[in-house]
Amino acid sequence: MDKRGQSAIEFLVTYGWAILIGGIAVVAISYLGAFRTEKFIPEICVIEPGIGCPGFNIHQDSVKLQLTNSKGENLVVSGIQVQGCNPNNEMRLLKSGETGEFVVDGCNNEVKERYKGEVKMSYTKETGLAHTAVGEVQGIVAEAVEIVEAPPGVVGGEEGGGEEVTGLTVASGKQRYFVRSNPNSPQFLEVTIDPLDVHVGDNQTMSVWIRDQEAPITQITAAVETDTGIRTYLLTLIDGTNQDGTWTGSWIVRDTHSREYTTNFTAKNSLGEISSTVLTWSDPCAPPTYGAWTLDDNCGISGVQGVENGSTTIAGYTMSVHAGGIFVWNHGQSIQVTTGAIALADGAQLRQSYIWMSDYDRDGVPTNTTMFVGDTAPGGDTTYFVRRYNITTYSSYDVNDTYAGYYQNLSCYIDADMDGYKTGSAANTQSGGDCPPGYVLAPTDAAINDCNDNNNAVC
Ligand SMILES: [Ca+2]
Ligand SMILES: [Ca+2]
Ligand SMILES: [Ca+2]
Ligand SMILES: [Ca+2]
Repeated sequence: MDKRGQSAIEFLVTYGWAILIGGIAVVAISYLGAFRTEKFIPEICVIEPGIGCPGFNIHQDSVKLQLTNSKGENLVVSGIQVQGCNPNNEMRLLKSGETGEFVVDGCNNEVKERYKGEVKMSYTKETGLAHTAVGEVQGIVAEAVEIVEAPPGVVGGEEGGGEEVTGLTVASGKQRYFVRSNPNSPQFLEVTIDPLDVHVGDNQTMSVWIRDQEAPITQITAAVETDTGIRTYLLTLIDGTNQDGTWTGSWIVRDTHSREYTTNFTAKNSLGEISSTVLTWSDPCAPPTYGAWTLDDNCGISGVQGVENGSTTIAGYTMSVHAGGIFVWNHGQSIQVTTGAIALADGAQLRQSYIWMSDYDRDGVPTNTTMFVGDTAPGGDTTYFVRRYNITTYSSYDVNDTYAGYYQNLSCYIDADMDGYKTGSAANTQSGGDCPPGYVLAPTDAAINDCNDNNNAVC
């Protein structure tokens, strides 16, 4: 026996009793409840190397995690699962170095007790490879957080609320877009336009981060289309390599395109393969009110927009979600990116939830064209709000939202006795599909008045 082994045995013989007695004391103290106080439960939140968890709250009904991306590249997070709670399938961008808050609800934790559970985080790296990180969270459960519901009509903020739709607007300053596409050749990863809102004489810079696993990139162009024509600019490699690098171009703006424009970035490699990403502020995306949607043109989203009761396919074109924009797709449905791309701006979101609109009289024509996002109706108000799949059109609104019989104004003539002969000239009249009783849309003769509009047997 070597000297070290002998010393270990001597140590155990000499101090073994002391260790054993100490152990019994610890068991006794914990049995008496001395360790059943909050401060003796270590707070733990670990995910995996490169994903930090600097803060968290465990509530009776929900768990909130702060997750930091230290992977050195942007990640698209597609889901967070915490054991015993409902999964959060919101898809969002977690930029390199950024800390984001992720909340899961539907938990049933016991207040003031210890909670320990598994955390799963699904994300996609810039290569397009999907990954699931598995970690753990432990702490003492606090009481449920009270969710303050916003009053109907003044909806905003977090849970139970929603964001108001706006038109397709151009944000100001530097705008960065994270591009999510299937790894094709060449593959766009990021596009930056600085500034986005330009005036004549301004210097504008556009840069793209692009990768190609197969062949070196030989040319990248940015074609800026405005109502005064198309200008094409050549970008040059300024960082990295021609298979993984950043290309940029700067120019003085000759015509202003601060309101509506489209920029088509095209990359070509030495094999002649071409791919492009198109950012547009000209054409709002217009999925149907309900049902599956396949992207059919390059388009942009500035407010709340999305797909109700159907799947989403991004093929052939680019859907740009601008700063403040939220693209919504339903729980249980999917987004498939086949040959197209999603360009997601800083401050834009892809959210798995539902779209709500106000329709008080339930005639399928909304009170206004505002769309809201939320797992429940805005402010919990189901008197006014319905899921958008109940709406027949979201681009026009109800002229009378208290009566289901009327939803539009038609140019009607008075015809009190309903004999087809009119009185006076046509005027805008609240109507359904046709002019209401006592009115006529197309009179027998628009040139003459009824000689007696109280008697349908005369004239
Ligand atoms: Ca209505
Ligand atoms: Ca109506
Ligand atoms: Ca008449
Ligand atoms: Ca008459």
